Amino acid sequence: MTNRRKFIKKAALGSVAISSLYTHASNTNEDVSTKNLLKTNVIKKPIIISTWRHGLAANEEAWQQLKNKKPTLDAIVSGVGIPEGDPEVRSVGYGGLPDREGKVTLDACIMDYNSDCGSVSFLQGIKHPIAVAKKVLEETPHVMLTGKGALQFALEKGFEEENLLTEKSEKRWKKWLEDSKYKPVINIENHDTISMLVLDEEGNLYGGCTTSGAAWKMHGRVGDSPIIGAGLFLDNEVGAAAATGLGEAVIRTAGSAMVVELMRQGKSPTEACKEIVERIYKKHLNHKDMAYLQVGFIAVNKQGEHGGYSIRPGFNYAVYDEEKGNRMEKAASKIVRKKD
Ligand code: SD4
Repeated sequence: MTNRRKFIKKAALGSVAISSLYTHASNTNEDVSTKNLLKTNVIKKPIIISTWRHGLAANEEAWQQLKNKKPTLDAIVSGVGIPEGDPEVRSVGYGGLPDREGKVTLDACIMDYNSDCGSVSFLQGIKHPIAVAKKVLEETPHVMLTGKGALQFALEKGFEEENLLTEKSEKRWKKWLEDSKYKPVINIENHDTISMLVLDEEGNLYGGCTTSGAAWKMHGRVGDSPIIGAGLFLDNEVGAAAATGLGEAVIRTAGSAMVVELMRQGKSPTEACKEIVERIYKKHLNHKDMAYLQVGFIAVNKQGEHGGYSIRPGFNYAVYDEEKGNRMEKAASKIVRKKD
């Protein structure tokens, strides 16, 4: 037996011993929290929710995949793959607005009900970063690969390298270069990062998130979207949450993880999103980022209830369920328009 095989055998024996020691303790914890959380027997599933209007096409694709009995992670990859591949969507994948150096750099992550996750950040030249994130989840011992290493991994897995800067996005960048003022461009009322959350037929939660990030960012900047706990988080006992908006603000506050924790404490998805948005708003009152601060969250719980909330008005998200089909839902906001 080689040393490596001996090591693996020893480690496996070790884990059997450890898991038998801990079985009782972890089962007890699970029973308590699950009992508290399942307040109703009526569970609306499956349900898919996705940020912004481009979520409609993403939901449609993911829903078809689920109905065709495809694995839920594949449904997410195909669903958010629609805006990733669409050159008219300027904030995700191909056609995304570049950084200050004219480079399109992408962030994405994906997570399943086992808390397994995969993520890529600062990835260039690959149209579907979410698909690479899924490979990180499934085929590596790690959670996140970044930059050149992420690209190297993608190429090894057969992804094709291509130019993601479209003519239209290059034109916008050249225009920006004329005075090169660094002001993050965060879409307040349009569409931006796509985050998708799914409660599937089995009652299991999954999520994915993909973006080209803030336009004109510094080369090398990574936002919240590939960071588990910030741009996306789920706990299969509780619910799932995802963010859009100024990534720095979401990272500073561990946004999506906090939304899930509030749902654990009994808040509805909307209440949980609202409380964290208000916390972020308060923490930034005297902050340089306040002038353009926009953050929005979406969330879904184990019962299939959904919600969203944002700092500024204009945030909406797409919801697909059996009862009402695929439609847009308007999220309430902390700041309201005078006429609202
Ligand atoms: C980022 N959160 O990179 C992303 C971008 C985004 O609305 O969602 N903007 O900061």
